[in-house]
Amino acid sequence: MATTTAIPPKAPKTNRLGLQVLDYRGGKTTLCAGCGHNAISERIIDAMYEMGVQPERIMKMSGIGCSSKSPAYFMSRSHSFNSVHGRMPSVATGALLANHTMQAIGVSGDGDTASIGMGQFAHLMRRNLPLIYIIEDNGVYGLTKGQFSATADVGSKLKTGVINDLPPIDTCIMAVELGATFVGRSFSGDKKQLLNMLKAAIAHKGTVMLDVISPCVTFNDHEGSTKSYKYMQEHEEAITEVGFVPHFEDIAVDYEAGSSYDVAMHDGSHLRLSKLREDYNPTDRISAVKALMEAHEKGEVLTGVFYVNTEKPSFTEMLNLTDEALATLPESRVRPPQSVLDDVMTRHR
Ligand SMILES: Cc1ncc(C[n+]2csc(CCOP(=O)(O)OP(=O)(O)O)c2C)c(N)n1
Ligand code: SF4
Ligand SMILES: [Mg+2]
Repeated sequence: MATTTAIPPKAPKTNRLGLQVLDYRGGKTTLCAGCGHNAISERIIDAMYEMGVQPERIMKMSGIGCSSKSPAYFMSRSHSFNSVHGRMPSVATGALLANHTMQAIGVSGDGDTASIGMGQFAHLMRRNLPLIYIIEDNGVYGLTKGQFSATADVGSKLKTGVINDLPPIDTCIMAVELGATFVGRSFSGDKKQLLNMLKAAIAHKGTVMLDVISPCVTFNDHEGSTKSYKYMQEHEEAITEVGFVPHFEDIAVDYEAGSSYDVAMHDGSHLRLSKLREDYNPTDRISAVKALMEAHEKGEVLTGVFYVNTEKPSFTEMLNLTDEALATLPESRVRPPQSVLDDVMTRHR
């Protein structure tokens, strides 16, 4: 008599923590179908899963805008704070100082960052706070119905026919100049490049600034927009091919001969940039700014990792904080006794 053997159900795929990709998902998106911001949330989920990050160790910070709503759509198990328009940097700074043992990811918009939040953005970059700061850049204020933002290019056209005649702010040039230690630009539709950049960002200890062009399908995805899917597909120029090998994977598997630049990250991971442009060195700030300015002159949207510095201490390292998070210390260890206060008052009289 023939016997049948039942095929055991396939075990779900898990990462090095034994978690499934489902453990990194968030709520159902309420953004428009096809919005670039949704694709960025998907890549954040993939990157956190593949890097084996414990979701409970992540704080998600944001400002206000469609982009700033998106932390609700990834990593529900993490901590989250939706702050005020343009004020995420100061809230994130406070949260990280209270608990520097957490890892922080901040999601902002081009309006949130480059107009009302510009002052806070500048000081965040110069402090090198250990935070992954993502600008979901669509060139418009999506949430308030599509007015131009400060990253819109001269000559770009709104759906209504209005033409922008003010020059754009390049947040990558600013970030490099101000002191961020990992600066790149990608496109929400470029799955492989964005995923590798996010994985390298997770391994970095300092301010990561990623400007991700993210078309607004409702207000800015038409002929005349320079932040549309069509424009990006025709004008995206990758400076380097971005590869990333986490420290827990066998490095030999991913390496082949060729012209490439290898940056060892803080945790022993490797960011590998295959050179598409001759002599591009991502550790040289001046080359980064020059490459970005040249691209503007040519009307190209340059993507890739422009600058990495793994030597500069982060803000929390500079402050020489206790190993334990300040938020977890008892009052007796965070509040100076009366005698110390009296001494300070006497000495500085
Ligand atoms: C202090 C303050 N000023 C203005 C607003 C109105 N407002 C809400 S979202 C927004 C712009 C959002 O644009 P952006 O950051 O580019 O996000 P997007 O919606 O395009 O993703 C503005 C001006 C506000 N909520 N709070
Ligand atoms: S209005 Fe634009 S930015 Fe906002 S959710 Fe819709 S497509 Fe995205
Ligand atoms: Mg915007």
